[in-house]
Amino acid sequence: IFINNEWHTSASGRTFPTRNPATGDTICEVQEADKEDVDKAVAAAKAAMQLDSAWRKMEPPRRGRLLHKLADLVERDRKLLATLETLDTGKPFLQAFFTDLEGSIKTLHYYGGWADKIHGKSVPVDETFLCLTRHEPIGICGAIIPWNFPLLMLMWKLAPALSCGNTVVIKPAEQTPLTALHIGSLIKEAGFPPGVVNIIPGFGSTAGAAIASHEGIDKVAFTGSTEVGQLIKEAAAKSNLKRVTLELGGKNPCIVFADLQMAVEEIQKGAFYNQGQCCTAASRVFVQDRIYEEFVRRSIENAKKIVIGDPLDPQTTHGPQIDQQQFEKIIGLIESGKKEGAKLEYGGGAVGENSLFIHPTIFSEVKDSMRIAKEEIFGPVLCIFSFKSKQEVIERANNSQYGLVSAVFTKSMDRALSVSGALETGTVWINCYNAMHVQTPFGGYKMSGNGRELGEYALAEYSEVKTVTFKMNDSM
Ligand code: TXE
Repeated sequence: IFINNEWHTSASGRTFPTRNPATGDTICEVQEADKEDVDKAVAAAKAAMQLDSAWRKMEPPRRGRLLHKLADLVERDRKLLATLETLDTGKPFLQAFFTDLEGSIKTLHYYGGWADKIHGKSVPVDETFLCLTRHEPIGICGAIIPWNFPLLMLMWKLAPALSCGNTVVIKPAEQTPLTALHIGSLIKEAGFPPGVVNIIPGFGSTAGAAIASHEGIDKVAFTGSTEVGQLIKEAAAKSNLKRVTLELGGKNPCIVFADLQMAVEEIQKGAFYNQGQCCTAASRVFVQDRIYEEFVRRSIENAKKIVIGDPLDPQTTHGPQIDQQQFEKIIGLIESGKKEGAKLEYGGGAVGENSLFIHPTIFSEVKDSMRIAKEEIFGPVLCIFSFKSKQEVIERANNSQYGLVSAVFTKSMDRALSVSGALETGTVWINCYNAMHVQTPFGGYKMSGNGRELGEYALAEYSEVKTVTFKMNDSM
């Protein structure tokens, strides 16, 4: 447990194992934080936030330099961090190295650059007043992180929070605490004052719930399931009305009008990347009826290129699911698809026995009423639907409680513009998939979440706006 730039054992004396999902082996035991440890972390974060503290007095360019320094240390330890991420999550090493680590480093540099560019306005009112706005840190920010992109999701919260001058208390997911803990060492090495960043590994219903309901925490940022997102908002409302940003589930529609091969390849990356454990997973693929059969045939061909194996082997492109609970949820949904009459075209079950590996799976002839069409599977399952008209597909695409991302494949600029305008999602990709950039905001409509991460927009989620009004007594 990393509090005040020091390592602590848990107040309860309890530890928990973290496992390698590719082998089932325990990697190590980790200190298990609970409410008492959260209280300690909040006290440290509060002391670091006092008006006369080193952090509060630090000039903004220096805050930016600390973030750039942290980025350089992550770059220095890139192989180590990518290896830890692979051991703890089972994701293929090259994906950890090139996506998670690259994204983490870029996020730190991007928000390092913002630190001295966060400023308010002078607002004209009438001539007897001068009004200024100041963008100030919110205070102590809690961050609750999922297991699918443990380091990257941490950086999406840590970097803008620090850029705006807040202090943070971070809880990594219980399945994947290791990279977050290494970041603790780097925070100290980079030279952040004690208490600015505190990292408390532990479980959701204990340490996570203690963050959500803590009276001393001013904001909580969460990425995870929609159910837990609702609990967090409820806990925030019932405690101190802390600010809440939520990045939750998705059931993301892709609409294919044209450009078959490119659509097949992009959508498949979207569906199977990270073993399908992405909130952005391409999970509802609507293909126009005149190209539908060819799309299904090419999808099966393309899926054969996926290499299942040891995540540390650079040839591997597909690893295990994160844990037994997720494995069973996915297998249950695949079985429901078979029972409800979807046509299994490829895969359809576990790889071998007693493992957490699942074959990339393709269903065609999926109907909107089936469970696999409605529920977030969070596994390597591609569901293909057919449609006739633009109007029909827009209605079906929007017929979901979720609204995270969507994609459109078309050669017509007019169609791209009209369909992207009609889709109820926070991101629309045209002729591409998973095209994420640190400069652009990311977040959901409807039950996919509240607020936006990344880009300039995220700065607003980590600052309060204060209006300062001066009375002018010396008017002409
Ligand atoms: O998520 P949880 P789980 C979705 C996906 C997946 C499902 C369940 O569909 O199959 O959620 O996964 C912490 N108070 N996503 O059970 O429980 C928990 O410790 C405070 C989508 O792993 O939401 C962890 O740190 N915190 C997703 C984090 O919440 C609590 C990523 C996420 O865990 C808590 C992950 C509580 N009461 C799952 N209970 C995405 N949007 O990318 C748990 N946590």
